Amino acid sequence: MAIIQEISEYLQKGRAKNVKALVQQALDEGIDPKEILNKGLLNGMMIIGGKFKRNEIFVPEVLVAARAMNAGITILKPKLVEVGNEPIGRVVIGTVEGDLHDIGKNLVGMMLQGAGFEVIDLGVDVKPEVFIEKAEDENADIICMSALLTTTMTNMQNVIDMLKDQNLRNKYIIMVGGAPVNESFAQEIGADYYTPDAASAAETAKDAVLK
Ligand code: B1M
Repeated sequence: MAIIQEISEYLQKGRAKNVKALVQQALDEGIDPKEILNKGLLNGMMIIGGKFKRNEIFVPEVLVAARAMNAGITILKPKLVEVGNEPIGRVVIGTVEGDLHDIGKNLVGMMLQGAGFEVIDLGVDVKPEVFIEKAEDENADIICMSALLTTTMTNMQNVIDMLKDQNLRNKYIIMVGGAPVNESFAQEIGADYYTPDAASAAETAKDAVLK
């Protein structure tokens, strides 16, 4: 579909305004929001990721592409998120300390909202004590942590260790994810669940609280 391809291409060029307009146009044309997300926005960001890895582009280009991605997601959000009246649970979510990547975390937050959770987004570069303070203040059921760097994923462990030190570990369901994270790492650090993408994170969270 031409418009989906255009969304991917404008995202790669970092043209946030065009991405926004095209995402709106695609929605108006009745294209499935998930297709716009997966084949347009995420496809564009995957291509950017490959170029970044091969040193064909650098941080500024990636940053503008990420802004365009977030602009597109903002338009899609109301379509992907249909919130019911009573939340099925409360989630605090953030990207771990030292890590500024927020696109995946934002998607997970959106899907959780769509699944009926109240989502408290702590943002990026979240210190372990902030995850815990906010989870306590907000009476959360789940703590969700995202990491995109091999150097920051280890900070997930700090949150779990701090919870254990404060005898709070069993009070919360801990979910982790992000590109470098996998099942065995999640088990190693003592998290409850690892999920590879935003949709499965929402499903798993729902199963976990309704269990
Ligand atoms: Co960065 N970066 N980056 N970057 N960046 C990566 C992650 C990298 C793999 C690129 C590469 O070299 N190929 C590499 C990491 C290498 C490594 O650690 N092994 C990297 C690097 C090195 C860096 C810097 C160090 C670069 C530098 O400064 N020299 C720097 C670090 C800054 C910091 O965080 N301290 C940096 C900076 C940046 C930008 C700021 C320019 C920008 C981020 C902008 C933003 O987020 N607002 C950026 C971007 C955009 C990327 C890539 C290109 C794309 C990431 C992304 O948004 N993907 C990335 C390359 C790549 O991933 N291929 C890269 C789309 C997003 C939807 O996917 O976040 O994986 P993702 O989320 C997925 C799943 O992982 C999952 O759900 C989502 C899909 O549904 N998921 C969860 C995520 N969190 C979850 C939580 C869950 C469950 C599932 O449960 C709680």
